[in-house]
Amino acid sequence: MRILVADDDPTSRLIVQTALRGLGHDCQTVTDGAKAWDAFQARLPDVVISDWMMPGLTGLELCRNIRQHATGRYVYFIMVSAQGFLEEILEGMTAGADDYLVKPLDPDDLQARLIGAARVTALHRQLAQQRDEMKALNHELTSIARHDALTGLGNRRALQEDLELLEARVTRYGHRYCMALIDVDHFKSYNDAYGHQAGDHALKAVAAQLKAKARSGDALYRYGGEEFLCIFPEQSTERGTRAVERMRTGVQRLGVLHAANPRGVLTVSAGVAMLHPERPRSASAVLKEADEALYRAKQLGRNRVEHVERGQVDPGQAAQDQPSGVQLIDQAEYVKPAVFRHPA
Ligand code: GH3
Ligand code: MG
Ligand code: MG
Repeated sequence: MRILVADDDPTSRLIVQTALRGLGHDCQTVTDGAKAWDAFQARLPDVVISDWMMPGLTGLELCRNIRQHATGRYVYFIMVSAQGFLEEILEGMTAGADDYLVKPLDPDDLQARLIGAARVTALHRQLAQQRDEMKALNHELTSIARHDALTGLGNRRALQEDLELLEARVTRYGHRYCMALIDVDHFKSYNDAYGHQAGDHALKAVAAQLKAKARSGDALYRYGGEEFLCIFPEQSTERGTRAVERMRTGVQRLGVLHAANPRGVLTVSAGVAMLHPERPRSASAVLKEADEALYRAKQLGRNRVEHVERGQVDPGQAAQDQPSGVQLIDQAEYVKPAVFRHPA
């Protein structure tokens, strides 16, 4: 163990130092409390053996300092007191000391205390390691809970959480977001022709392509079975639509064979809508609008991107546009279940 010994009495220092080195410990000695505090911060020892009465800082002050100083690892503190000063020992233990030794020091006694110190510090190290592992595991679990297993994109849960944040950012800070619903064309017939497993591969490829075409600040989610949602922060409808166009052509250029699609390859259609401070409303209202634009893209022949033109929105809609909290996405799904079916 790495042990710091603080004692202004040269005889005591020598006894401890000789015993510790004999036991194979890495020992550093200092002659007063202030130097002990400096040495402690510089080297972070496993164990501190400190005299009670020293110039600079007393052993008690040193102990308190060490306990207040968060290092992330446990330091075992042994207080050394002159014989007959039991109150000192009690005060020292109350201040955070783990154990005590009484002068004149006895090397066997010291060895016995260090066995306990080694056990306690090892236990603390093990606990710290387990805590770190738990933290990493929690982090991983949180990530799994927010990601779709097939595509690795954000899942519905992540989307729901993020949309609530976006709504707040629009109303409080004036941020704007362009949102695009992207749906794979004729995907049912792709599954029918090539099998569900091939369908899964195709969905993965489409998701990877969308991701490749997205910029670092854009957020992508798997919205439903073969439907994706991309959020472009601080983009106008025009720029957002151009970005979705890049995604659409990117998917087409993948060249995933799809005989039942008139283009001969897998394609996507998309609908774009805006969430912005000039027209504060719920994200679900925006998604509904994007869904309407997507519906139009499908009707106009698929493999295209549509957006709701300014002023085209029904003013009577405003009453339904209020932020609605947790039901955001279900409302969006409810829009046209007959046209855009999502798997359960
Ligand atoms: P449209 O061009 O109008 O969007 O037609 P579509 O066939 O893509 O739309 P529809 O909603 O009729 O069918 C969607 C299909 O997507 C049906 C479903 O089996 C398939 N699908 C949804 N999720 C998955 C999935 O995780 N894996 C596979 N392989 N297929 C899926
Ligand atoms: Mg589809
Ligand atoms: Mg669909």
